[in-house]
Amino acid sequence: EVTKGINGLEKVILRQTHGSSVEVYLYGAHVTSWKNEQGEELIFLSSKAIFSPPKPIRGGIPTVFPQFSNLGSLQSHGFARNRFWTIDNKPSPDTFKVTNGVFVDLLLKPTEEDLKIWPHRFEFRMRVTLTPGGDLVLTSCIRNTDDVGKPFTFTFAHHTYFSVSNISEVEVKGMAKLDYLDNLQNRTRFTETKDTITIDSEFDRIYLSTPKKVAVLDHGNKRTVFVRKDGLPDAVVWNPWEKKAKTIVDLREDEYKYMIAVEAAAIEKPVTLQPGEEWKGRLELSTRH
Ligand code: TA6
Repeated sequence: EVTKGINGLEKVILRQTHGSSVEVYLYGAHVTSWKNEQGEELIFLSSKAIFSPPKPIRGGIPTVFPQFSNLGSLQSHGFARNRFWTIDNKPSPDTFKVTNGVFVDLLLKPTEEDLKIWPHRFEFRMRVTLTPGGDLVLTSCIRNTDDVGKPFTFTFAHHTYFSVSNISEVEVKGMAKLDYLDNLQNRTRFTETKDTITIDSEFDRIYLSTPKKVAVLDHGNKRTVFVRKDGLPDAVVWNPWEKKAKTIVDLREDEYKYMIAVEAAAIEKPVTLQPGEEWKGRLELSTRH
């Protein structure tokens, strides 16, 4: 179902009969809502989010491509999150496996303007699926369609903002003993000493080569979201905390308490695609397993 969202921007709503739903804006291929069977919202969206291109939407699941953060010459987190994607009604049958659930296929191709800032032709297809059990699955396929024989290299993240009862009630599991780059210390490399992550100050780390499954536990509302990822070895964990939150104009001052970003990413080892090659990535979010 395609409908008009905030500021008339188009969004697609996926629903399952038992009550779960997903909303995704064509602007940025940006998921802004994921509700479970009980109708609980699992995704954080800022109350001050600005739905006004070219501003990226604060919260939800921005797709970071072709550059994570400021690791290159492009704007922070690249441009996929502030471009208008189209609905791909005829995806090639071998792009994605047969999907169990309701889904929409979105497509991004660079415009001539985009080619001036990043001179690489690509097709980025993303399938957003809501499974019969209410899980949210994002499958991505990026193809180098350059015909002059040039490879390109990118970094990538699904910058998922989860909604939490209170950040003080949250634990992230799956990072024990892993190396991470601390964004608050010039990306210096450290090794995690704790079994579970809890957050009580600004936190911004890239955990490297994590297990395929990590878990975000929210003891406040007795809920766990399982994050399962393929082709996305790294995981970013971010909370701006009080001081940094004040500098983010599209985040209400106290809202850092109600969010945590746990991002499935490919950052440490950027992906290189030769002409004609494609890369696939998958993120599955579930409150059940
Ligand atoms: O993924 C973490 C991070 O890169 C942080 O450093 C933080 O600034 C955040 O993303 C948000 O970035 P944005 O460009 O959306 O303000």
